[in-house]
Amino acid sequence: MAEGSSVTEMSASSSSPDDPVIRILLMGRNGSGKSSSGNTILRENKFEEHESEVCEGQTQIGEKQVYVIDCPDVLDPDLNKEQLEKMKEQLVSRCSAGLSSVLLTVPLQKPVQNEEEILDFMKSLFGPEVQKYIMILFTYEYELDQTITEHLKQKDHADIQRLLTECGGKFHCFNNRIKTDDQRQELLHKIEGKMLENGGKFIMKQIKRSGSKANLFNFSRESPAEDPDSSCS
Ligand SMILES: Nc1nc2c(ncn2[C@@H]2O[C@H](COP(=O)(O)OP(=O)(O)O)[C@@H](O)[C@H]2O)c(=O)[nH]1
Ligand SMILES: [Mg+2]
Repeated sequence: MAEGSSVTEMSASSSSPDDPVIRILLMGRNGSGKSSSGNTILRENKFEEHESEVCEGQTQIGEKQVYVIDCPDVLDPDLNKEQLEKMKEQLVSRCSAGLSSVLLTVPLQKPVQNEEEILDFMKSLFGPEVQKYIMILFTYEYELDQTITEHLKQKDHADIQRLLTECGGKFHCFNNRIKTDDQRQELLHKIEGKMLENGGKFIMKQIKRSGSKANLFNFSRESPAEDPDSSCS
């Protein structure tokens, strides 16, 4: 993490695995398909391209109330220190109600870039426990002329294989050009399976230190007010 940036320590505790509220955080490099994937989940064009703020949208899928948090590339070299700090504050605030899943968007057919660093950033901000909630969301699925398993097995995809191993082998594929219900339902199914394994959401208790300042944040599922109409504006 960049020198001088704040460090947040969080400990994970759990909510019920059959929680009716699903909260998904999208992370990834610029252009990897975070906003498009968020829109696929939400079934509307909520997130715009080149957004520089952390945004949130909400939808109902079956019995689940699904919240999606779209985070711009936290390692964008064009971000100055103040912008990065602001983004981290926004992230912590938006994620304070807990996370069912963190999706790292990775475009298929393109070489891995700063994904390892983004993973490090997340662990540094949220604590190592967040690892259990990370899943890769491959985008640009339809452009493959082979199955995803065949694609991943190829020798020249060692970088993706390594990244996938680091994420516990968990992944899902999206084709954001065709926003089908199937891919969204399957994703939800995988997230629910993971929540069952993990005993519920990733809920944080945090001590945030920024420079010499030390602020205590205590989050539990009951405390933060969820705003269904919250948006980017
Ligand atoms: N063909 C194709 N294009 C995609 C897919 N996902 C995203 N894109 C395009 O990739 C570009 C960057 O996507 P965006 O969601 O804005 O990326 P972000 O910067 O990570 O939020 C946009 O032009 C999208 O239309 C996909 O699954 N297939
Ligand atoms: Mg975006």
